[in-house]
Amino acid sequence: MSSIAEFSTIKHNLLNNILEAKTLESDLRKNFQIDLTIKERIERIQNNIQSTNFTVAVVGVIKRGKSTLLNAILGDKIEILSTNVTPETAKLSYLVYDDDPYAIIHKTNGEKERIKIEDLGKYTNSFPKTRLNIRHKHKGVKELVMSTKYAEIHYPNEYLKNGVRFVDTPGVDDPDPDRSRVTEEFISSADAVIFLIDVLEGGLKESELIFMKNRIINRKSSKGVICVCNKILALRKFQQNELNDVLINTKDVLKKELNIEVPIFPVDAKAAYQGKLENNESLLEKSRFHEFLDGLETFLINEKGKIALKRLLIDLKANIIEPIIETLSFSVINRPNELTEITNQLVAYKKSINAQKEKVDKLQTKINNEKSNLKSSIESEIRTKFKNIIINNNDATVQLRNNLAKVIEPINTKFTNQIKHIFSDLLKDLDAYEVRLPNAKLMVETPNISIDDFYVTKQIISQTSGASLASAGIGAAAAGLLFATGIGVIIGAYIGYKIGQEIDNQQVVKTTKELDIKSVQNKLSEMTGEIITSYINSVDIYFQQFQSEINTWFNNKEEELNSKMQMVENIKSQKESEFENISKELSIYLDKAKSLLELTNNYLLKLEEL
Ligand SMILES: Nc1nc2c(ncn2[C@@H]2O[C@H](COP(=O)(O)OP(=O)(O)OP(=O)(O)O)[C@@H](O)[C@H]2O)c(=O)[nH]1
Ligand SMILES: [Mg+2]
Repeated sequence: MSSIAEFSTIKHNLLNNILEAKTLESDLRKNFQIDLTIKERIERIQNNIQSTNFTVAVVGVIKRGKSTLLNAILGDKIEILSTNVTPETAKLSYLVYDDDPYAIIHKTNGEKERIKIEDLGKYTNSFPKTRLNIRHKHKGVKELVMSTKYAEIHYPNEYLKNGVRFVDTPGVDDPDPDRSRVTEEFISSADAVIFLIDVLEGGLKESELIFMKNRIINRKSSKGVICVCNKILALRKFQQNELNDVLINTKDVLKKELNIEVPIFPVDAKAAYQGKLENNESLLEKSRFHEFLDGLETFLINEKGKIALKRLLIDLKANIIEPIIETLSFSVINRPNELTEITNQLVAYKKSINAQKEKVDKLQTKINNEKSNLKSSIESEIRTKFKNIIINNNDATVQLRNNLAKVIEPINTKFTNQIKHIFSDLLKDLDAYEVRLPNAKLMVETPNISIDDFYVTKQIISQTSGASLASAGIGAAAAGLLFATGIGVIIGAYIGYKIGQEIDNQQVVKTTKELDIKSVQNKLSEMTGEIITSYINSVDIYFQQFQSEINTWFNNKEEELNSKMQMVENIKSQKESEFENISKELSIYLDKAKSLLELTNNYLLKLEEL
């Protein structure tokens, strides 16, 4: 395979690469909203690759064999370009690839006309200027040639297919300024100019040197000029050793006059054409055409194609594929911010639930401590207070109740305030103002007390002897129960004595009612226990209310947070699975992009090896 063909294959593959990158870019943009803003760039690279062609213009003075050289390159049975002695090439031909041969005539008035290849001569060859001119089947038709600017020949040929476009120009000594202008336009845009000289003419002529200097070198520098010394096989045997002189001389002149180094290939275009047609390898070899073609290809690839394609490959790699890989690698691994935010939100919810739980737990412990402190303080207070209650013999139930109330009420007030204080203090610990303070009033159940049961009936039988004294004793004792002061006892004793005297005189059975103080005291201490229990129960109930308020509050709070959390959790898992799916899909694209990168690197290597 020729190097141009290899080059063309790389170009073709690169184009496929670009198309894949294009699909990838568009998929990412449309399906995943990933816009790398590389769409235009891809298209530009694609266009640049598509237009990476080589334009090779063949120039030289009249009859140097320009058309013959191109026919040899095309290697077709039909001479696409007319090479007869007369007529000469009058109009420029631009050769491009197509599966089917045809030509487009670009006219001087701007119009275009599609014609058959066979008719090409009518438009591009010279026409007889006088009637004396011999009729020739390839002659141009005056009107057609006059109106032709140049011909664009579409032709199936490997070179053309691989992106090399050839330009056959009329002889440079063309006197027509319009034609010269067209030729010069093509020359200045060409990647390579093949300048034909004729060995039979003794190599580079003065006129050719001037043309080369003025029309080629001054316009596009020496880069891209290849000199071909044609018709080497037309040299007679005895002239054979002149070839080398011609070549050396031409090189010297160019160096001396134009200060340029130009490669010179000696060929015989006619023999090359014939050799190809007849499959005559030895003739082909003698024509040295392949050396020239290799030189041309190497030049085109090394000086033009490689540079252009390498630039595009690097552009594709650095500005298209690598950014895609970078973006995709990031997107495949990194969860979207949204998801991270949701996860953080969940952590915050959990934290706040735990913090509240901790607060509430602390509060409950504090409540329990306060509760048991309060209970023991209540108990000791009640016990002290009740111990100090003095029961009198003449106490009635109502009075005792009043006494008890007098003791209980301040205790009640004291502990209610204490509880209020404790709770408002607890609430300060808790920022939860939604917790309502239960109506702080102790509900102590006062036991139903009846002292009446403790009155005992006693029958005192007075006898004649000693009854008055005994009665005095009893009276005194009874008075002692009824009155606290000593005078009461004396009065009691007196009354008792009087009664005793009565009994002394007559036998009297007297019935008295006495308060059984010991039993009352027992009852009282039993009641103290009951009252303490009642207080404690009341404190329990009260605290229980408060605690349950706190629990309800906390449970509500927790439930509220939990349901919010659940919602977020749902969103999270939905987003998570979305992310997983997208990530999976994107990693397929990532693999594609990676293999594109690998291919592109391979093409770069292959390009270097060309
Ligand atoms: N012996 C020999 N004759 C050649 C060679 N190349 C071209 N000729 C002959 O030279 C004549 C002119 O060839 P063309 O190919 O028409 O030359 P051209 O440069 O295209 O001529 P214009 O387009 O008229 O300027 C033809 O008769 C060719 O057969 C060659 O390598 N060896
Ligand atoms: Mg010609």
